[in-house]
Amino acid sequence: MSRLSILEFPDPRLRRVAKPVESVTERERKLAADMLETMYEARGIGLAATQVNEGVRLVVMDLSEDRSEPRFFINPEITDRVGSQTCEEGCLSVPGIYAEVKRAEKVTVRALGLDGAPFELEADGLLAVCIQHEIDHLDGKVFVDYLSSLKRRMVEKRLRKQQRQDKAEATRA
Ligand code: GNR
Ligand code: NI
Repeated sequence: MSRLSILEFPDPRLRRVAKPVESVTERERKLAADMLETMYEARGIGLAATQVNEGVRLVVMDLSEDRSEPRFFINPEITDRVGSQTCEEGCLSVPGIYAEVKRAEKVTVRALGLDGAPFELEADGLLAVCIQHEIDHLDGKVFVDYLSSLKRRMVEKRLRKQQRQDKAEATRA
C-alpha cells in the first residue's frame, strides 16, 4: 500500500467532477486500499478519490473508534433523502477549518462494493453526513461552498497563507 497526497482547498483540481467506474478491477481495489491507508494516516473518517487527484467515483470511510470498519462505495448515488440535520464538519482538504453545514438527516445510498456487487444502505447521523460530504467531493464540491461568500473568502485567505508558510518551511528545511 502507499500513502497518497491530499489536495487542499482552493486547489482547482478539487472542482473536477469524477467519472463513474465502468468495471471494478484490481486497479480500483489498489486505489481503495491506498486511499484507506491515506485516510487512516490523516485521521479522517472519509476520503473521496477527488481529494487524492483521482477522477473516479470511489469513496472510502470508517466511522469506528478503532478503525476496524472500513467501508467502500463505488459510484455511490443517493436515492432518497429525509429530514434535515446540522453538523459541524471538517475536511482533510480544508485543514483546521470547521463549520456547521445543514444536510439531509437520513439518506438511502446505492453503490457498488469492491467486489463489483451492488448494495443499498440506509444511513442517518454522522454516517449520512459523511456520505453526503464525500459524494459532494465526487461532484467537485467542498463543504465551504455552503458558507457565506465572506466566510469562504476568509477560509481561502487563511489556507493560502498557511500553504505559503508550509512551502517556505519546506524550502528552508
Ligand atoms: O474526517 C472527516 N471528518 C468529518 C467530520 C464531519 C463531517 C464530515 C467529515 S469528512 C472528513 C474527511 C474528509 O474530508 N472527507 O472528505
Ligand atoms: Ni472532505
